Amino acid sequence: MFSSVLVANRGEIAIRVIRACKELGVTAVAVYAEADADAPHVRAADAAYLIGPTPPAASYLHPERIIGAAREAGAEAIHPGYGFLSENADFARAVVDAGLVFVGPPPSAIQQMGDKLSARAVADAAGVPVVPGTRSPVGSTDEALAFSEQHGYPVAVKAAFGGGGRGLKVVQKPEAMEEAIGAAQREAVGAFGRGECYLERYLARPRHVEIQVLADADGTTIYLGDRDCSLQRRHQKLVEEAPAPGIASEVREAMGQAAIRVAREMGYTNAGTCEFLLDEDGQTFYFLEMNTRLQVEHPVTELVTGVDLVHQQLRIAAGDGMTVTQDDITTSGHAIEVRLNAEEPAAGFMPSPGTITELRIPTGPWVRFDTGVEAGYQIPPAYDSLIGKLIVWGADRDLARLRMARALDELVVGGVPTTAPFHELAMTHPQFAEATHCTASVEREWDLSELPEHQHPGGDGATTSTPGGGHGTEHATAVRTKRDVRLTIGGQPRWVSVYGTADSPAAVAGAARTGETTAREADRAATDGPEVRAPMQGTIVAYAAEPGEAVTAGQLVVVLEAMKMETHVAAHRDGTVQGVGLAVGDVVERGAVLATITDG
Ligand code: MV4
Repeated sequence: MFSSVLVANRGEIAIRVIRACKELGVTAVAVYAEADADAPHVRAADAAYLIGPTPPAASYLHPERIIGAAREAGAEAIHPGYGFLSENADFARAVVDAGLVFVGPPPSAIQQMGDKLSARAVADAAGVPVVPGTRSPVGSTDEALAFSEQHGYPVAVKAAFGGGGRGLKVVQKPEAMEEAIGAAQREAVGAFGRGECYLERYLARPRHVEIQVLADADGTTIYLGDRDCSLQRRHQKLVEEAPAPGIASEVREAMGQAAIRVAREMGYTNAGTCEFLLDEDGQTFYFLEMNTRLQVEHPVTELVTGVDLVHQQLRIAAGDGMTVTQDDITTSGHAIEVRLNAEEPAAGFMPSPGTITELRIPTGPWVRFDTGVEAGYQIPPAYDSLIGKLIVWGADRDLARLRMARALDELVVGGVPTTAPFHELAMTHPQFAEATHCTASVEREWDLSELPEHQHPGGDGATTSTPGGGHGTEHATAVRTKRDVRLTIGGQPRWVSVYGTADSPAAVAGAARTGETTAREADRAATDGPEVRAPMQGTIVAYAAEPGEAVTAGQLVVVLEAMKMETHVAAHRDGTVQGVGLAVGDVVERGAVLATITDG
């Protein structure tokens, strides 16, 4: 075993890995950015190194600084956690080139799986089914239309270098193809610098089922059962469970063997997860992609298999081999994990970082809480807003579900809103109770209108302070209003709640245009003047109207990307667009003027 391992991450996952190191007698070295000088993960470690300023690019995403810290600390290996550099093949290579061990798969496997088209090719070669679709990048809209003509609509346009929902567009009819390909390409180029896209038949109500794999350096490859992560919103998973409910044992077994074949095909080592879409029939499954890292939801697998995945990762990386064989792997009972984010589910899951004034962690039999925060902790807005993961085990799914409801009842988080009210609703939702939910349920099928609003300090209950309040912006004291607007979403008429400042034509127009409404989008859009404002901090990815162009209210003017998704900013009035000296690629603050629309 290593004598010292550097953990190139922060928050709950850094602490998770540090705990495993301690249990194995390994010195755990933390790294931290300036904003994290007092963070719990720094105190949890045996040693800690400052690697740079707060922005991730200058610290947690900076390969040289991390490798430099590992050298200085005398660490022999680097565990990347999830997110940040965990699936960066160049980083993995740089770690190896520096004479250190990367606790993860070979860089070549990360690279193969980072390109979804090459991942499909690997699955093909391994005899594992993929969704019917194109095998190479689409060269033109005409080619895409020809494919869709042959296979039928709807089709999914996917960026080969997309991920997490970025660069995924659903096309219902030929007229929408050109714009969808353009949007998928822009998102992928913006995020990953490569825009190649391919097409797949779009499955309407799939479930997301994934297989946990472990592979040894000597070629031993095993799977540790499955997880269902279908309960998600905008590609952010909310609830995960193991095993996936309601799957016939032959299907489970076939999926496990498929995952092993994919891993073997590319000489995979260490922990990885093969993602599958399970069609509505509960039988037909298709390989989607492989995540070449430890995942957020790994604890549910640990609770049903009794295997410590981080211990195994460290053993594999050290060349000590796994302590389990396939024959040792059985699952017992049921585990559920919920992600507690500093977001307000009653306001469109608006991220609301702030200071955690109180934290009461649920305990009792079969309850686990993985967190990187504590009472008095200020959640830095620079990083993701995960407060912790609440994980429970029960002898069967119903017991686990009721135990989760009980544990959520014990949980107290003061100072910031959390996703807990959503989880309370989810645990008793008939669809979740019966396991008939799918990846589209939260967005398209569930009624979240009864969720209680967070009582912001100084609020009167009917209104709430603006998100990100306390950042000293001119909008920090704005009062939000709520009203219901009828929109068509995915062809379905729906009532949605729009939050805005006073009557906000731009908010409503923007929402109608994109078919999506969040409090965030609406919040900033209000203006009676000529200004078209950014509803959120983001990067300009396209101007849809040129300076001098005449537009009508509701027409698309600017495409912003933020929180991994495109947001369409529409004209709030009729008039002529005037530029303000901004260009594609510019990063704008929330509320920034993107253009003006003047009369005539
Ligand atoms: C799909 C799909 C339906 N049909 N592909 C979303 C992100 C990426 N991992 C793949 N995704 C999907 N691909 C076809 N052909 C539906 C999704 C999808 C999804 C998948 C897994 C978990 C959550 C999801 C939420 C929405 C859409």
